Amino acid sequence: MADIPAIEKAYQLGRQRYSDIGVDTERAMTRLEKIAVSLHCWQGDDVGGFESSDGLTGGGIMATGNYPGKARTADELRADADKAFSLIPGKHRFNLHSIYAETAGKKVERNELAPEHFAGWIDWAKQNQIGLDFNGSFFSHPKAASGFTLASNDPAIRKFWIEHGIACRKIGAAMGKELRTAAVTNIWIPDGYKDIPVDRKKPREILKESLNEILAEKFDKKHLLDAVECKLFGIGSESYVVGSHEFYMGYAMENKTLLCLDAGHFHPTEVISDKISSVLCYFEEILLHVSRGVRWDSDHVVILSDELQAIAYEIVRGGFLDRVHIGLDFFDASINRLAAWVIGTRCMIKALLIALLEPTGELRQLEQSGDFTSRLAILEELKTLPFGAIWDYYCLKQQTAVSTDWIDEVKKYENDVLSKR
Ligand code: RNT
Ligand code: ZN
Repeated sequence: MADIPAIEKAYQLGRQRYSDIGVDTERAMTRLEKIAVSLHCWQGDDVGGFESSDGLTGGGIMATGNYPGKARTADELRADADKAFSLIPGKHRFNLHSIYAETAGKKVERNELAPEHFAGWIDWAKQNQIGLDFNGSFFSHPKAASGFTLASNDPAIRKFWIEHGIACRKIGAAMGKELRTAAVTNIWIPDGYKDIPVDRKKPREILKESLNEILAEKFDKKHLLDAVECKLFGIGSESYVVGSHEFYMGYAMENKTLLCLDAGHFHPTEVISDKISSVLCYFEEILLHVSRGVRWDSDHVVILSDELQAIAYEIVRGGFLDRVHIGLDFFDASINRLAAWVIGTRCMIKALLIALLEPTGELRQLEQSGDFTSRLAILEELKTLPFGAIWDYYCLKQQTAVSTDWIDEVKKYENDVLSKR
């Protein structure tokens, strides 16, 4: 268990160190506390959802691993999420997919989903005083088996998915209204070709039309914020993805939706940290899917990597905290699923804290005056300042587990709850 006097002592020393370089640690923590990260429900059950018992995924989304204890029902998923939230400092959000509907054992097609199928989730969110975000699920479905949904040239298939998109926006708006915080409702579709297509144009024209139909109805922005998510390639869509970056960048700009940047959806050496300040020259708000690409997989558990840190720096340095919706998107079935949530979210918050502890004003001045030597030297020295002491103290103040203490709690939960599933 954490040694509280030692943490407090370390904090006092750390606070002094930061104060010496002109950084107010209290201020950083006060700002951090207000940042809500949206935890993605799908880490809890490998993107399975509750539609059927086979839990098969499709559309190039694949969780690998068979760690025992995954959530099989909404109640189990909520219990796991409650546990994860208790081990993460601050107040956050929860991001649902339509396949997590609760239909009381009745088969409800995705184009017939309605807010009532999410009443259980909304009640839970109310009780926990958290906001919800939402996603249409255009994959893992017989009508997505061809690899095409909204860009399909089969009118019946396309109609089905358009209706699904429309239904999902209504659900998102209802969530936002009930919870008094806009639900960011995201559209990602897997549509694309494994091998080189002849016609790259037509599917994009069809997708544009489909999106227009989905987005035709206007909702109050206080309840619903629409987002569209691009991807470079997926498993089975290696050669061509209809919803590319350029496609959605243009679409979102023209139609005033949010643009979603997923950290794993670009070329391996291309980073979203560099895109944030570019797209925010044109967009009011954006959505991030913070993830970690590893070779051909776009969804490894988020760690405190250079790129995660760069993303956090960009958000904080740019003054973008109110314009960037930070969502997480990863799934790993090879480790304790709840631990994956806790690891990834704690890393995201840590990265934001480190960014908030930067003496950015001074660095900016050095840069403007052309003193790149000092810029580099200070940036490197900052890396070994005692941010860990501030982080531990922040966790303590937020009444959540400090340092590795949360691991024992997860193990206990695994033993008492997960192992019995
Ligand atoms: C897939 C996209 C998408 C999904 C989730 C489940 O490549 O990143 O966001 O991961 O919607
Ligand atoms: Zn994503």
